[in-house]
Amino acid sequence: VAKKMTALDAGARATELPPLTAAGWAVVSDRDAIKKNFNFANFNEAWSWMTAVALAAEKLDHHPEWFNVYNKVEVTWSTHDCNGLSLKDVKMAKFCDEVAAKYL
Ligand code: HBI
Repeated sequence: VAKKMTALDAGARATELPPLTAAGWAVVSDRDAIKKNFNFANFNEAWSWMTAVALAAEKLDHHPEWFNVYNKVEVTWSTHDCNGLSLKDVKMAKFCDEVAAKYL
């Protein structure tokens, strides 16, 4: 059975969020989510990056909310199961940055 994700507690947030905000992620004010806008060199790179993230999302069973236009991708992470931020969101955000570092 898939592990039900629990929302990050205050301690986990204090540990996990500062590195993400330093990397350009923002906590979305009207919901408990994190969002970042990526600007790649072109659509091909944006789409390649999205492909890598999509495969990781499928593997982790944790999927992005994202918008892409040409070289830009806006991605938001939140966990429906706990209606907030969980460690899966942190894990996927870090993965997004790891893959983006290869392009940017
Ligand atoms: N993706 N972002 C996100 N949040 C979830 O809670 C989530 C998901 N993908 C699949 C998933 N949950 C499934 O575990 C549940 O829908 C059963």
